[in-house]
Amino acid sequence: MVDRDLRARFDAARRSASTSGCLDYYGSVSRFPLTLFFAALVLSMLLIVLPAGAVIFDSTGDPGYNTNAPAGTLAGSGWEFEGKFGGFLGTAVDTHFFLTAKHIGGDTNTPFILDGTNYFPDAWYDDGGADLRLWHVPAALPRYAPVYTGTNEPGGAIVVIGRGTRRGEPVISGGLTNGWLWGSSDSVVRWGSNSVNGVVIAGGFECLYATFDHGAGPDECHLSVGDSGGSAFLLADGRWQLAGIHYSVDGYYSYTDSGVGFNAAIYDAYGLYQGSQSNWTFVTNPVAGGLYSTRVSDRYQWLTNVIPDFDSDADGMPDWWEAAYAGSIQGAMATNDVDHDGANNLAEWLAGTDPTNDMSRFTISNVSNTNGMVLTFQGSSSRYYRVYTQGELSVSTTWGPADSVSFQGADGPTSWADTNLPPAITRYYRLGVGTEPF
Ligand SMILES: [Ca+2]
Ligand SMILES: [Ca+2]
Ligand SMILES: [Ca+2]
Repeated sequence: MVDRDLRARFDAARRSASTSGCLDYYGSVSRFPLTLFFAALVLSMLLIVLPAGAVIFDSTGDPGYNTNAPAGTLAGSGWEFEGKFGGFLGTAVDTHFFLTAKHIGGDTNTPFILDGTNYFPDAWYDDGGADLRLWHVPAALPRYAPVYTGTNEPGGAIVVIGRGTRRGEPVISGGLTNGWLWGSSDSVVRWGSNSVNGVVIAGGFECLYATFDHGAGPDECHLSVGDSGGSAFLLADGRWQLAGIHYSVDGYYSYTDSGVGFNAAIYDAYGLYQGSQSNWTFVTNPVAGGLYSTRVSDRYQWLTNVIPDFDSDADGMPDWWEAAYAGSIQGAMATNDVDHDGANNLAEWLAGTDPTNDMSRFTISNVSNTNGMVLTFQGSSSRYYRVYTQGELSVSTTWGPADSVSFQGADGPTSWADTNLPPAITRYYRLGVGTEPF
């Protein structure tokens, strides 16, 4: 038995290792994607009699812990952008795309479920440079996440969301608890917190690495199988932004220098063997296990290649458009009207007009009633339009849609004819525009 004082010394040493050089041991351990080792998981489960606790916590094995949207200072930290996708999660990153891990697979018969609504994807796009996959959904998603594009993840606070296993039985060596085995899978969405130790190369691409630190707070968490494709939201510039998609964790562990070992959420591997079958190393220093989440900021180019109108700050205006008119990809304020033409920046984007030119604004340019009533305006094939009408402005206050659906514009002068014109009556017209059918 090791006494508590020795334990305390180990904790102190481990804390110091975590803050200074926790990544030094990375090269000596094995990693594995969180979905590729079901056989090993089954082995672990056979050893577990009473699984107790998606995200595994240091503080509790309660499987009901953190299964609702985080509140308080953690409100708005990503939960609302997560949709279920098969047994995993995806994150809405555009009106028509969600992002998840490539290695979890998936198909177009599997819906992305957000707010209880099924969104069936019709295509997917793999990132050749990392474990990411974008899925396209034809129907418009109700919201999408801001995506971190900076490079200051190290040291930052993250909220981690996943659907991995419950916490299992404790792992104990030399009378001391090292952590917990992966428990049973319940596919429940849970969130926890952590902080980014640093950026490491894992699987050949950049990952955010975060260690499972004992005593770091009630929400401190690790990941397990099933958490793949879930997300890490980083608090940066006063806002929670998508920064990582879960890829892998440290492992395996073993009590001896033989056998296949086991998976576990380990906050201190001291006294265990770490590695893999026929390649075990006895851990003689305090070492916390960690999680690897694909660094999304490093894949920005790929994101914008797949999604030309990618909107990283989720304010409705694409990065390229903000860069073109405001000097940087997040430079435009939606509510500003810099050219003072009465339309704010967001309205100018939606209408396809120039936000820096007051002569460029959305308006009906011509009304002709020589051959029935025909409205003409400067249109775009990337926009949808819909005409609304009403009779005497002084009598009615309700604008009714003239058509049951919006229509796509032409690139240039676009006309709309009123085919339901009552004789000899005053009629007022209003034109709506948007980037989506409405
Ligand atoms: Ca934007
Ligand atoms: Ca304007
Ligand atoms: Ca303008």
